Amino acid sequence: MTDAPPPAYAGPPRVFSGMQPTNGLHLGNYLGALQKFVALQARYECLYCVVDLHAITAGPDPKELAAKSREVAAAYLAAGVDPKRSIIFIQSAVREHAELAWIFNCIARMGWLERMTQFKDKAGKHAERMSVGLFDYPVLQAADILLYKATHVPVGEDQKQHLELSRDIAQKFNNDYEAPGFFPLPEPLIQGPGARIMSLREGTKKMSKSDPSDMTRINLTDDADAIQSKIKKATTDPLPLPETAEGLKGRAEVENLVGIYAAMSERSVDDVLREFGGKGFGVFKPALADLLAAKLSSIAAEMRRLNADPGALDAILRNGAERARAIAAPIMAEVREKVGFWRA
Ligand code: AQP
Repeated sequence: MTDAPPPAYAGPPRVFSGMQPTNGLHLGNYLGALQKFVALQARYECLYCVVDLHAITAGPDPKELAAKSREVAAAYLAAGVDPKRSIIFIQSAVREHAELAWIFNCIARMGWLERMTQFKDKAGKHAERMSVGLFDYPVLQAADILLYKATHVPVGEDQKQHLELSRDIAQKFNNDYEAPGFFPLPEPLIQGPGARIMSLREGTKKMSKSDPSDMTRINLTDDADAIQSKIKKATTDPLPLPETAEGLKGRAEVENLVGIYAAMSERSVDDVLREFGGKGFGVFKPALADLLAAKLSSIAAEMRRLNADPGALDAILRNGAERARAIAAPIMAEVREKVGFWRA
């Protein structure tokens, strides 16, 4: 006789994702995550968070943090997240994130966190000088997701390992507290042509907010001139574009630019190469810059409009925090009971 498998999570599907208000958002954030945020609203109940608790792991300026948080929220709205349909809020406004993270700290094992490549990349040779928060970042991320029993998490490829850790934490909590199926094992939603956008200067490094050179990324707020100049100076090689996707192998920078064109125009790479194969970068780069400028200019304009009215933005964020708390509070009450905390 075999043991029956533990019951699976039976709650409703729900999407959670977040972005850090460290620097302004870039094209990688847009194609890897934000574009998916918008598309998923039609099928799921979605919570989109500005993760300011995560941002302080890198110690940003307290005078700027609230403004940067508003700016990321404005980017969500400008890209098409609908605040009536989806919940948009700031992480620190819902205190249960920190509370659940502490409980998960007592579930996660040191060895699990020591394997996280993002910490190794960010810390480099100076791990001992990094904040404990940066090391613990993926545990807080697990708390963010599971506080709402989210089942699906749209993220870029770089977050895959963190999502696996969230699943391990959920599984271990369910086992340790004899609560089979209590937390779902969240699924990453990574697929898509924009899952990994690389630096414009180095095709093996991801496009990143924290890269010291602004020339490595397209910011969502860049104007047409900035986009033209960054694409013109993007690293390529002297060969023309290949006729098929196969021909992109070993040409990481070219593959990245063609991938960006495909993702922005919602076409396949082969389709883009049918148009540009055999042509030089003197033709392709201006076409890419025009496409980016056309698509991003409406987002930038809407962000400027929203940032000019912080009162209206704050009202949306207050409402989002209330709705998020209403989901989180009963889940957290159950967690406290399972853990065995005293209750008056
Ligand atoms: N280059 C990228 N390509 C595709 N997706 C990406 N994301 C980030 N960079 C790329 C996705 O954007 C979301 C935002 O994540 P975050 O704000 O937590 O920042 P991050 O993942 O640490 O990456 P950033 O934006 O480059 O910031 P820094 O430089 O601070 O590390 C996530 O879904 C991420 O996958």
